[in-house]
Amino acid sequence: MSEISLPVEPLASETFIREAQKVLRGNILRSFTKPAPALYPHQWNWDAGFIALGYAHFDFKQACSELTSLFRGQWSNGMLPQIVFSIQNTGKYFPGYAFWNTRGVPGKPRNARTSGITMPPVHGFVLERMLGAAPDVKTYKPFFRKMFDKVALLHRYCYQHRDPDSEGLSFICHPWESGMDNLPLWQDVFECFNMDPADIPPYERRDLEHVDAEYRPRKESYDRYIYLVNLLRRKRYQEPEVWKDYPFQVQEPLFNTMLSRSNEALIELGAWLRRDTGQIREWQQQTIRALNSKLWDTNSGMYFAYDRVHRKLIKQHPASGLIPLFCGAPDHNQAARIVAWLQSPAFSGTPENPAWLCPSYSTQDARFDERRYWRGPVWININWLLYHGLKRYGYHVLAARVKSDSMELMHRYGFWEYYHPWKNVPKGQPGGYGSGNFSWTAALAIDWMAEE
Ligand code: 9WN
Repeated sequence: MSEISLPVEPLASETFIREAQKVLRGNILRSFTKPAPALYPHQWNWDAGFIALGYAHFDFKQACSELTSLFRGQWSNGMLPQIVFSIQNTGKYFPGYAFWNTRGVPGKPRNARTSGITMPPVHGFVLERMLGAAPDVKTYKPFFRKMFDKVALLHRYCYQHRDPDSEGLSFICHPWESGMDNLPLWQDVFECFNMDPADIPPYERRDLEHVDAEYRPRKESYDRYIYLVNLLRRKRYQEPEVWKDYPFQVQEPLFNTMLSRSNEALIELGAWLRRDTGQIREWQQQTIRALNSKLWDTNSGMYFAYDRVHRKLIKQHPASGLIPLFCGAPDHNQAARIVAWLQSPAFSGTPENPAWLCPSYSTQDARFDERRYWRGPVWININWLLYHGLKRYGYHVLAARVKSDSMELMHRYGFWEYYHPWKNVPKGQPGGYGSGNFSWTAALAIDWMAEE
């Protein structure tokens, strides 16, 4: 039988992958990759996880280096900092190491400059996915063993220090810990406590040197961010004392989904590494149960965040309320209701005004803002999580749309931090926002392309 000669992989996708790799390489700073060339000149926690997923397909050593470098910042109680600062870029980002004032804090590693809060624990499932892409599993087994212990320690921190009522839900203490800093959600919490202006130390933002103020958080939000950091640093980040009278403690669906999906991954990895995972299994059961009993709202058909200080569900509709699909928490009826949200005008727009999947916040809400970060624009990491969540429940067509919308955005505009959510971008407005050459956008594009 004569062979039919099929066209080789279209050059366009090869070029696209090369461009994405170039973005990552361009952002390397010694052992790790910055999230963005100028706006974020240090190492960030969940960014490092997504970035490692990209490298895993073409430079496995660098993928390992991302995680090794990040975990150098891990505190002795397991807390994995939101930022590990690079001495080289001192003064280029606010708030920097000096402002966090973590130097000499008991438990912080002496040889790492870190912030004093954490971020969504993505590292367990990142490791699991890296294992699937490892060129030589045997060579890298010691790496996985070492990382397993560090990630397990991080999870212990989440359950021991951030779950005081042993509910199975870890709370976040700052919008920066959510990774979705500017969601309108946090305003509902902010409004519940008084802030003495004298408790906001003077500060100077650096982000606005790189990005239009229209696309970044407003001053009122920054004042709150800084106020909260000030409360933490005053008490030298010492837990549990620091939580006494601390006003921002939110149990949030995306954070706990990352924890749960990473538990699941650790259980798998633990079997391979012959580690005891009994405790992790217990945590996992508790978290799945609590996501459904406490954060699921039957009337709305969505997961909400819970403000544990002011004892209320925050009934707003960010895309993070759809993310528990990723850890398998919803049953099939719940999943169908989440999918209905995704297909509703809130996230899909209307025939006259269609949206790219998936806006970060309901387009139907008065607080929706198509250009301001986390208040409407599309983020590639959120889409990647949604894609895998939809696939998990068999919604393959919708998953494929989330992926193709993401690809289309990257092809049209490049590797931006976030994108305009409307397909018909109003005249004169750009399609990509925040920082260009954004690392996790490029990394997740590579991961997606590797599936084909
Ligand atoms: C504060 C680095 C980080 C991301 C966050 C994103 C943004 C920082 C900022 O950038 O937050 O952590 O200065 O705005 O919201 O998700 O990890 O890319």
